[in-house]
Amino acid sequence: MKKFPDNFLWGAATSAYQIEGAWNVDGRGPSHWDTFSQTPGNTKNGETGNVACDHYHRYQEDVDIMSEIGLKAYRFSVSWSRILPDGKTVNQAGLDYYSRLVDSLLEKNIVPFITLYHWELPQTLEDMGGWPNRDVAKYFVDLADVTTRALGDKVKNWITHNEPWCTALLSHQIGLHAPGKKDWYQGLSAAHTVLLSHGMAMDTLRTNVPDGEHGIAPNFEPAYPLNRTKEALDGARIWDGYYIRWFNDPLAGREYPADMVNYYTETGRLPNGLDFVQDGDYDLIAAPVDFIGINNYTRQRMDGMLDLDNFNTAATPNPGAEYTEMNWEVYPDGLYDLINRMHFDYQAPKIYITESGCSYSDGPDADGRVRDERRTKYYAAHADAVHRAIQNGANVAGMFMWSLLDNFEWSLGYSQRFGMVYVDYETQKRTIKDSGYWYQKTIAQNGLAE
Ligand code: IFM
Repeated sequence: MKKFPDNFLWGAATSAYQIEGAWNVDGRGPSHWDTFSQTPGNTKNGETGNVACDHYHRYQEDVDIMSEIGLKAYRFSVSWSRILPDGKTVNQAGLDYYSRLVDSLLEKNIVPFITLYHWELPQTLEDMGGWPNRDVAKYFVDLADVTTRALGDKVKNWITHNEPWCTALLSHQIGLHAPGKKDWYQGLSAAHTVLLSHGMAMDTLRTNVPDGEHGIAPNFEPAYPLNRTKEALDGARIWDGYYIRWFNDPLAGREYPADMVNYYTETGRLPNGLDFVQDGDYDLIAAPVDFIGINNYTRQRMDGMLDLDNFNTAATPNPGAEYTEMNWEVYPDGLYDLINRMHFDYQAPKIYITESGCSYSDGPDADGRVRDERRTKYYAAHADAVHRAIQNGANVAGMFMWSLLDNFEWSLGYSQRFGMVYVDYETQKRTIKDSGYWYQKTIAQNGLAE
């Protein structure tokens, strides 16, 4: 059996808006995702996170399920507008809720990992211009300060941002996520504020939780050229610059990648170059982290130059391969390659796989059991990729499957099921899927189950 290092943290991940519901309860203010999802036309079937998995009221049941599966760690995010409804004023009831959740986790010996930002900006801050406005970074530091002061004695693992590419470009350049803008300048200046806010908050995390470990969880889709033409090689390089290097290079102290700055400038996407970068920003962004999180689901194949303005045409399909219901190719070697890259090229001090998972809609059979064999295979193959990378020398300390529960998949509403636990949204009944039981066995033996 392939054994993992002692103390390897087997976990699962969620985010607040995707599971909590209770969108207007106990003083929570509106976030820009409330506004976006409640505006007709933005999400599949007009679905919202208003109720989602009702985790706000059912967190104890969910923690019991985590404990039954045997999770060693649980990664969740806080809803900014539950803690600071207008971005400025503290809502004690919001902090108390997270404190109760953390206590339940600790009671079951589950290590909490908190993500400060998983895509919900208080609407008041969106009204100030949102992430493209660099002042938002200061408000983010307030969130980090208030939250770590309240929970830092009990929670020792903090993640500033989930998937900055999504916060910035998916939301401001492609327009599929809140606030739904389609503007390159807004997207890249949002990216800058996000990175800046990460670096500024690292200082706060270190001050308030000096005995903790702190990092960030970018998303990664590695690109592979399929031939030796200049177009395919450039296509892969530009995808990589757009998606991976634009975020990870400045985090690693390398500033924005010069080839991409030229590309954006020459193609009119940044007509005035990097005018949003101020003196000292790069030093702030490159604040040392204790770990890098890797969120990875799939890869991109490039057989020619890609069109960054037409996002959906980026990848070349792979006819023989397996695809999930998100239409994402299953490619575990991509995760293996990424870990090596973060370990060797970027010299990440420590790595967590902060998200890995797949969407398949399998539901309960007549006997109530959820036989989601494809998810089990996905988990096993990706955990195996992690195992290989560890053998190769990478310091991977844990892996979080996305997701614990089926949940609200943003603009795709409830149409995609990523959970190892099935959620019946009518009744809120939870059922551990076969993949959850596979995970239970794997965790118990700290090695891949058959
Ligand atoms: O559901 C999302 C999550 O919020 C962030 N990472 C990818 C997941 C699947 O799309």
